[in-house]
Amino acid sequence: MKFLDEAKVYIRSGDGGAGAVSFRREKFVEFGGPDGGDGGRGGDVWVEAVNGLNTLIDFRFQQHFKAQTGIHGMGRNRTGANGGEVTLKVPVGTQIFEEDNETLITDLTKEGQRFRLAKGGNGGFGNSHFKTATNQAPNWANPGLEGEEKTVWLRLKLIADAGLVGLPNAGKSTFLASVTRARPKIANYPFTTLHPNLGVATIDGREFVLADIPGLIEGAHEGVGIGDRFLGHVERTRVLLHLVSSMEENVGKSYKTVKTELEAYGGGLIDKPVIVALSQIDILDETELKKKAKELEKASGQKPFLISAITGKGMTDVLRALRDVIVEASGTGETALPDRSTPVKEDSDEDDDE
Ligand SMILES: Nc1nc2c(ncn2[C@@H]2O[C@H](COP(=O)(O)OP(=O)(O)OP(=O)(O)O)[C@@H](O)[C@H]2O)c(=O)[nH]1
Ligand SMILES: [Mg+2]
Repeated sequence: MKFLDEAKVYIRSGDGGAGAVSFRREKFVEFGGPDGGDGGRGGDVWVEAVNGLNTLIDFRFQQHFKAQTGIHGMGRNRTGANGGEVTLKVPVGTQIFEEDNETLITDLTKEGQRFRLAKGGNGGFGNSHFKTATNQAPNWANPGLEGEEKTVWLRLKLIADAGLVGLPNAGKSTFLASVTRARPKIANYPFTTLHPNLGVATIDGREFVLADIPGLIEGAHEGVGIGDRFLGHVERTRVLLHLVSSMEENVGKSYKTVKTELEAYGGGLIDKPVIVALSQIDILDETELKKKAKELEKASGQKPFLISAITGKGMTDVLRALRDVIVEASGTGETALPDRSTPVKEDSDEDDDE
């Protein structure tokens, strides 16, 4: 699947149909008179969040969306039909911005949420509308109003409960693969992951959505590496899991590098609860493990979880910790799950707590 999280599209709502100028003229009918109908309304342009999409890739192939013009009014007081509308179908989590790519128009966070981006022009009045006592035969009608046209940006910010952050090779994708059914690419070179991946983790019969994003390196906020452009996808999570690899010489420094990038990004990331874990601990012996765990604790100010996605050590504990923060942060214990089409496990009876 190709991933695209930003797209620029041109939209135009339909013009209104023109009103008609028409007079009733019939043999043997004494009283005729104006009977031009009104034009139909132009079609609207809507945007709607739908399930089953997690990329804006469709908008790379189609960037113009035009609704139909209203049908003109006709004689015998017939009103024209309204123009057909068009609906842009986008993934849940898509935000729509004005052409400046800064002014937010709407944020579609729930499945089925709709928003009208451009209103179709009203149809013009036909001449029967203008008859008065003093002018019983108006020979004019209104043209329809023009539709609106504009360029908007679509920006997707995935909706997940927890986000994985860390340097390249920290084992983020391996973590995701070991606790969910997601199968991201894993390899021992930096920037294996080029776009975000989502998966559903289950712990003690509860599910939550976990997002894996490309690794961050020093200067990511200035565009170094893949940069921080995917951090938007963890902006809406309730908790971050910061993985620091046991393979790092200096785990304290590695931790701080990523923390600095999170700070530089802004977007409220630094205010999110963060759980810190030392990953890939299976490669360390007892003494090294103690030493690195201490270093990381000193740098982060919290006791890191010690985990190995390969052996499974510590994984349950860290999942529980994530779940606890998610449940607490949401109050209701509701997760991002209802909006995702993912395989449902057998314990689905307690999932409908929307
Ligand atoms: N021994 C051991 N190796 C691990 C563990 N987790 C991941 N690895 C290895 O570490 C390397 C990097 O793992 P990835 O999961 O691709 O790392 P990443 O953080 O997703 O890396 P990027 O996508 O490049 O940012 C791979 O070769 C993995 O097999 C672990 O728990 N133990
Ligand atoms: Mg990866």
